[in-house]
Amino acid sequence: MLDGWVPWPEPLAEKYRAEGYWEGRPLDRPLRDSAERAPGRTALVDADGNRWTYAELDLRADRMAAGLRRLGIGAGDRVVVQLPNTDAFVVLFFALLRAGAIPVLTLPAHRESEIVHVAEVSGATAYAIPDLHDGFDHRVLARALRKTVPGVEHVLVAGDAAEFTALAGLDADPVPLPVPDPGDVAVLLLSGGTTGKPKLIPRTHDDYAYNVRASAEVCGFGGDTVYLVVLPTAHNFALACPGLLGTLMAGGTVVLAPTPSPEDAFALIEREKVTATAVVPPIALLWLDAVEWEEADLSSLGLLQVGGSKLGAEPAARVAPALGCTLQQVFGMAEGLLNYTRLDDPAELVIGTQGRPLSPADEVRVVDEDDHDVPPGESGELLTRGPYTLRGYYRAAEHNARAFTTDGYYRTGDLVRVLPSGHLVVEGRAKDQINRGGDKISAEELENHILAHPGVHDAAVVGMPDETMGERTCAYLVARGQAPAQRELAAFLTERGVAAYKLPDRVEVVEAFPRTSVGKIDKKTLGRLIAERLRAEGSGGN
Ligand code: OOB
Repeated sequence: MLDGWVPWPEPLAEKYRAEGYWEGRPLDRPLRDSAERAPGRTALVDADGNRWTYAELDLRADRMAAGLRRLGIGAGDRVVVQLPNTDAFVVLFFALLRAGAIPVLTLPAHRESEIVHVAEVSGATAYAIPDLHDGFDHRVLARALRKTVPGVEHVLVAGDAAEFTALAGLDADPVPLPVPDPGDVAVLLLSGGTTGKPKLIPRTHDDYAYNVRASAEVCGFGGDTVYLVVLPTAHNFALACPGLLGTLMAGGTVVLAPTPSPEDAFALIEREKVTATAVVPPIALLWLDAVEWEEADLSSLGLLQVGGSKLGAEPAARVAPALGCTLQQVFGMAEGLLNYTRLDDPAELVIGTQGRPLSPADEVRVVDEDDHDVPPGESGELLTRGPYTLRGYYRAAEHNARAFTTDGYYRTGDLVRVLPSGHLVVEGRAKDQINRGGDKISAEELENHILAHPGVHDAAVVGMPDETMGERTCAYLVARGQAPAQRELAAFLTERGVAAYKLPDRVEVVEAFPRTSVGKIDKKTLGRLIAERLRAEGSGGN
């Protein structure tokens, strides 16, 4: 068993098993089941139109698992996976599970700063990458990683492997493999982060399989479902809510979009007769505009899931008439809890709320600053625990003491109110994070990077309102000599290996920061100042 993760207390685990939430089956099994039920059905289609049946996908995963074992990657080994939306991701994901290894899922946009940290914390022995993606050579990053984290023995490359191991070469006759304990960690997901460094989220076979199964049920996924992966496959939303895993579990077809652009996505929806997909609000807004000029036939699309950040009521109301499909709001988190509006909910709930908890076993509380429950209907911080919500981040005991209550509730940092129907309305945030159109940026992590600049004495990162993204990032700086302008700071952070989506959109230099009565930087005031300034400039702002 992997050490350094926090399991559910045994009586609770027993209850989740007894009540059928946890079925005691490894997370790779749904692919095998579907392959046995319908071997000739199409499981996977990529952007170029390459197609794989269930039998083919299942066999590819078996062969790669054997190849991984031959290379020495096996039970309990952690493998950092950074692959874009290609068949290589899908095959490797299942191959790792079958080899007993644990995929550590990172986004294609992550760079040296994030990857080095994740490889260190997870104790990874391998790193899987594309050769080139979006103009970036991941092999260069791999070389840097191997210098800093020598424990990473293998670099597995989709495409031209250079001096590394080609993923395509990991191919051997299937061998019998030990079956993992379903109570063990199956995958490590990356959290959006509220502290200096990103945290890893352990998800077990039992809990993640339930997450997928229950989501597929709520969304009505079945053999006829054709799901378009628009967000990165490594993101929990696109992977498991119900996403790619839910589609394969239901025996449907997964279609991989290379980018979320209306040109790419609409063409695939028309070509493959896509029935369902999931996007973040900025993409939904883009699509709502694009239907006015793009000619593609979207009539097959039955369900558009939108989540990751809050969708405004106005665009929410436009989805059904403009795209001719059902809208589903999804308020979820890689840590676990998922809230969905239901397919048969009345329009006012679908448009005006972020859904209700997926599982009857989800426990939610809404509390004030002293952890006391607020009166029903009032706003407070959402705490939650349940059969698919983590009990602690991986190897993060100190942080866990703050991020969880003593009785195991996860402090989401989200401010919500609960309607009598049980639906949640997200009202804001108590965590020091910027949600840039669904991409999460830890203010503290970014501030630490900015503080390394010689022209910066102090830094405070806040969100500023933005019509399309919901929020963008503003870095307030106190100069030491000459403070960097936005472009110089962005170049400096890029050089440090910070992912592009975390770069501040704007820099404001001040003499001193406003302080709270206890002397902390008053970020509320800074947020208000930048919002006022944007309004005065006549841009952004709502
Ligand atoms: C999803 O997961 P993460 O881990 O990237 O981010 C979780 C956080 C939540 O705590 C909340 O702050 C925010 O993202 N969020 C939303 C939201 N959905 C997520 N805030 C307002 N409205 C929404 N609909 O973002 C995620 C994971 C699974 C499914 C969907 C989204």
